[in-house]
Amino acid sequence: MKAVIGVTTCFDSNTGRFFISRAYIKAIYKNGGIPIVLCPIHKAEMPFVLDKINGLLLTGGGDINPLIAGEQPCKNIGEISTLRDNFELSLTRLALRKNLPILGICRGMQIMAMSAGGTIVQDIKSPICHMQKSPRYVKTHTVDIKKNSQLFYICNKKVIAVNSFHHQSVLTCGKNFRPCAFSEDGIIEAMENKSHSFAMGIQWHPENLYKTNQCQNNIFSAFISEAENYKEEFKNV
Ligand SMILES: [Mn+2]
Repeated sequence: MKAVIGVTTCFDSNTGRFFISRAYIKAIYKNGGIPIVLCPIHKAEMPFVLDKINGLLLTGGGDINPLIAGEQPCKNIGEISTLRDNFELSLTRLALRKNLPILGICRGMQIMAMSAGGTIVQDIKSPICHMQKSPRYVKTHTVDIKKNSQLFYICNKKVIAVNSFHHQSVLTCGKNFRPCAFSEDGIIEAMENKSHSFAMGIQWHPENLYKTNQCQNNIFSAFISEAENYKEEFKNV
C-alpha cells in the first residue's frame, strides 16, 4: 500500500504565507510516497490528522524560539515562528507515542530532539562552516557515521560528504535517541531512536542530494518503506 506522508511547512509571519521547498515533495514522490502538506492545527485535532498519515516528515526552516527551552535569544538568532514551533513539537510528541515513522531534516531533527526532552545549541561556534553559501546540491563537509547504527545500514558508508545549512544544532538528543553521525568538530549531524522502528534526524539536506547520491536517496526510501509497513503501536514515551 502507498504511504501518505505528512509534511510540515514554514510560516512567514510577515506575509502570512505557508511555504515549503518542492525538493521534499519530489523526494517523497520518487520513493513511492504520497506527500500531503500539514499546516498548524489545534492540539485536540492532531490525533485525528495523525491517524490519516503513515509517516511524518519534519522539514527544515527557521530557528526554534529559545524561550521554549527557557533561554534568552543569542545575537545571531534567525527568524522564528512560535506557531510552527508549538505545532511541530506537539505533533512530534504524539507521533513518537504512536511509533509513527518520522524523518526530521535540519530544523526537523532539532524539533525531534526537543520533543523528546533534548536540547539544542542556539548558535554553533566551530572552525567548520555549517552555513554554506554554495548551492544546495554542493557537499561541503564530511560526517562520520557510527558503525552498527541504522544510518550506517542505510548508507552503507562510514564517511560521507554532505551539504550544510544550519547555525543551530542538537546538543542532547532526548529520551531513547542517540547520535549516529558527527562532523569533525563534534557536532551531532544525525540521530536515531533505539526503541522506535524509524525516528531519524538528519542535520543536512538529503532532499537536495538524493537525485545523484544513492546513499542520500536511501534515507528517503528507508523512511517511506517503514511508512508503507506502519502498524500503529503505542509507546510509553
Ligand atoms: Mn553541518
